[in-house]
Amino acid sequence: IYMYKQYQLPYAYEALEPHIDALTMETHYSKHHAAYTKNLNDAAEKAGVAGRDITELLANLDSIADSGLRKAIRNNGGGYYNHNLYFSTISPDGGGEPEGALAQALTREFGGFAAFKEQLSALALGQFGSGWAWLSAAAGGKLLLSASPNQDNPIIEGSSFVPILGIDVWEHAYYLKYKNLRADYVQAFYNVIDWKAVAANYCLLYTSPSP
Ligand code: MN3
Repeated sequence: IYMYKQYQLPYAYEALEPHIDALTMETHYSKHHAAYTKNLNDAAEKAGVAGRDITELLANLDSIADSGLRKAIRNNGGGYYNHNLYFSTISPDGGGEPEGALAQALTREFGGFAAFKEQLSALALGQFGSGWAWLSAAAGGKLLLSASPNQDNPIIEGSSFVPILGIDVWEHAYYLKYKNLRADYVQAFYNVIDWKAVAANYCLLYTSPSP
């Protein structure tokens, strides 16, 4: 039985049409994300770290002695974690803008929702090749925008920030529908962002004590 479990989708593959097409969702979830999950579980078992919390494990990859297993856990553990976040922060009822503490923080740190969206989109478009653009939060409620290559994220990069929303800009996330037009996918992605889920992620960090 696997220690690390793939997030269970509460919506159908076709539910995010027309913004994200059904075949992309099915392939992304049941092939790519499933493979990251299986490969993480296999590598963690071999490395003897299968009982560890995924966030703690990704923050301490140096603790894995074998370089091949360390690399496998970085890539597949990142892929597992990043896609659990991705699929849990999009919804057929998504779109619009956040409310409450998260909305206030976006205004405080970036000058408002429109400015935040512009900066995050620029990071998503500027990421050369495969990777992610992130909105992350730290204990106490501070926010950070960043981008990472491959399946890296701010936790793997040693940041004190934890991602609360990620735009997957690997071609597997958009190529079937958008082909080379990453900008069109990024624009459409805002129509499916579940801001209630992102705000819930934010509140967990906002209310945790500063280190
Ligand atoms: Mn992906």
